[in-house]
Amino acid sequence: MIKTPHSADLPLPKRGASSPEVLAAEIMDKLTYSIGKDAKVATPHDWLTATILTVRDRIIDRWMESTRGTYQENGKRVYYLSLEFLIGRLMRDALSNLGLMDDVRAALDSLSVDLDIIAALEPDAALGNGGLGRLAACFMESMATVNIPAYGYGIRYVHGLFRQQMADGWQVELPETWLAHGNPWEFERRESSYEVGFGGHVDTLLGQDEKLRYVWKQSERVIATAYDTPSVGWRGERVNTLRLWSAQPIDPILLDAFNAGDHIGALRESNKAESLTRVLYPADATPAGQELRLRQEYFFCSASLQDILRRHLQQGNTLAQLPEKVAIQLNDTHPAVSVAELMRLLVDVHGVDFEEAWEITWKTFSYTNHTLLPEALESWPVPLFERLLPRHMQLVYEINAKILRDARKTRIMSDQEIRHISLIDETGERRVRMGNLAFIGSHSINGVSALHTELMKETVFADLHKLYPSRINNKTNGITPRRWLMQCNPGLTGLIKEAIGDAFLDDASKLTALDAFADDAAFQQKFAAVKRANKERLASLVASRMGIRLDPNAMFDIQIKRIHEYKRQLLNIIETVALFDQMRSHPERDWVPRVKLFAGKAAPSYHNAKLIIKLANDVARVINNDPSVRGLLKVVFVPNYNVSLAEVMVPAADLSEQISTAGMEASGTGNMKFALNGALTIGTLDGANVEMRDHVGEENIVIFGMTAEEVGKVRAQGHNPRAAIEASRELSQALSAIATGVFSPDDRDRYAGLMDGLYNHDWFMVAADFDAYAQAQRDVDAIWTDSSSWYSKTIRNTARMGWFSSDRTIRQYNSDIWRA
Ligand code: B1H
Repeated sequence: MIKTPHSADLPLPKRGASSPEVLAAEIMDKLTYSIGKDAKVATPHDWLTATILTVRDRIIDRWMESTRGTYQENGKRVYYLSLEFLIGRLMRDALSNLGLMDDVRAALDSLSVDLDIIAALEPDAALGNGGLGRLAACFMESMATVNIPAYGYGIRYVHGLFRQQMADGWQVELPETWLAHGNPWEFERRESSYEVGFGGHVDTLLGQDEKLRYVWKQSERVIATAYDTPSVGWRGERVNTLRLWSAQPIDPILLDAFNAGDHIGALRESNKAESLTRVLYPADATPAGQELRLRQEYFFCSASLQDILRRHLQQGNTLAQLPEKVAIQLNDTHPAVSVAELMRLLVDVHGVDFEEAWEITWKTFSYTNHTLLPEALESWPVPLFERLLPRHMQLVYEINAKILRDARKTRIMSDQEIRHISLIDETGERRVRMGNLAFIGSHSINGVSALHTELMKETVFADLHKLYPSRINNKTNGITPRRWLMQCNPGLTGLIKEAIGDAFLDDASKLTALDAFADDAAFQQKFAAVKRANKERLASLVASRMGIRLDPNAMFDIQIKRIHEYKRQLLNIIETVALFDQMRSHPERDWVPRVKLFAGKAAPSYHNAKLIIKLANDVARVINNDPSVRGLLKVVFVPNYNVSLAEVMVPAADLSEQISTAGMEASGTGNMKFALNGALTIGTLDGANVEMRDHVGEENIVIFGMTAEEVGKVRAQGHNPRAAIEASRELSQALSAIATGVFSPDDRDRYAGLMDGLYNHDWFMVAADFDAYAQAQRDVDAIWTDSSSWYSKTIRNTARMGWFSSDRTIRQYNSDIWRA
């Protein structure tokens, strides 16, 4: 018989001190005994794996300590449920957080291996689309840093976000294969697996206690298997777990069918199960209507909740104690079906009364909203929801009946308001509103910037806010300064340390001490030298990937983010065309040399976004081949934007473009990364830009354009873009050049429709904001020309951006929402 020692009985083993000699010996050991390779024939990839395994051992030591500590305390745990974690590479992050960077570099040197070369071979874990997924990754790191016992839950997609290739300037999507060489960071946990069912019907039974019991007879079932990745906080103080679920069939193969010769049919069920977690949905503004998406959502929610309840009960807690011991944060509505699933588990599986179960549920959940775009608010057709999740459909109706009944009783809600808060949208095809479900099922609903939170109260959730006036609160987003300053910009980090010491490494708000150096000429020079080195690094990346030469003396003006009409890459491109015109017409003026850099992916089905990428490439080709602007203007669209590319582009930016239509970007987080790394921002009063202006000071940021309120008014009144366009000579010339095929001689009408949209409705206020934007760009030029003024502003940006650390954000979540 095998006895299983109770945890905490046995002492934890531990790796010894980490000198370069010890590390080198361990790396050799891993190469030999874990990978089975002789150093003579080891590939760079083998060295990478051996190094990761060596670092991983150190992480495991801390991981086990953290886990034991949490178990012994039996305190409150935080669960962050997210369909996306946009992690990027992990090795540098782990080395830097464990303080092992120099020793591992030295160890590898002694083995004649270059750390930078092997680090670049690590694939990005791109299990997310953009800001929402990257925020989840920053939060994981900050939760470990501020010592919160937290678990991330998500899906282990076999294929992360597609790889973007350019074919004649058009985006082409290729599958991404981050797991091709295996993933040394993860641990498969076969023992942590759960069944997740779909379809079928619900039976009703009368229990011995005369109460009705509902039994969901599922028609399909799959197994969810856990894969754990350790998440290391700063200085390795705490290591939390990111648990990603993979779908497996219950029967790997139908042997009867196989033996009867049906080799494909024998694997059909198995393939179907595995396809559930095969690919990440590339977000469109419109939620994927596909059944598979709802299946993915339910799959990971059900597995996560079963896991959470198991852990909770295993600790000896009661279900009534759930809100005391468990906080579950829903990252947007993607995991909102959790509300119904927890109700099902409590009522059907654990026999809790409906009313009590409901109280446990809403006290346990909290929900973060990330967008007001109406087309991005998830809802599912009732017939689909009912077919896939019949028991959940019943529960949604029951919850809805209760909520609407209670709402009527308050006597403050009109019939129309009651219709708006209903979980079922009855206008047209009946649909389940996931935003309302997440809201009603949570005790806290937060927006991600001050402006966004106010707009939430006034728009999407106005009626729910009236009914529950204390639930909506703000948690302005943040970024982890470890990845987005220390790792991506060691030059600047070193310079800051030299100037103000290293307290800012543990507390980003201490960066304010740098303010004293903003007007110091010698410091400005060093700051400029760091920026220049970062620009050279980007220039060499662009040269080697694209064969385009960039002059690091020019202003690097960068817009990188998902391609979306509301983010207005088009405004930037049109202004570039206008500037190109001006430079050619007025060669006698003192133009500031600029490099306009773009990068970003478009959702595969988003026609206009893909056309905007093509336009950027068409404009780049014409401008880069025009001798009259040589040395003055270059345009580059860098393919395949991802976290690793951002880590090179962000530190190299002089100017950061944050120019969304006011009221449409919930927060933005790229804006924070650039400013922290000493770029000036040109931006609208949108999302977190508003708070950035408050922190860095309005003289240190270039704000232009309509406010959210003005946009709302103009949209309500209906505006006449044609008149605005005709009133602006620069704009009308640029638009007509694009519309008539100056940049697309091979297909002159390519952009006619895109330009017509601006003339006819201009929903995103591109024409309306053009003049203000062009003027703001000339203001930027003027600041650039006075280099001491430029650096005094950009240094102040770095100094004052510490508040936007995700450590601050997480502390606020914890003190106001989780209380762990
Ligand atoms: C954000 C999304 C999003 N908001 C649907 N909403 C998706 C919506 O796959 N889908 O269907 C995926 C993602 N992403 C972003 O969240 C906001 O646009 C940013 O402004 C914000 O900074 C970020 C983090 O809060």
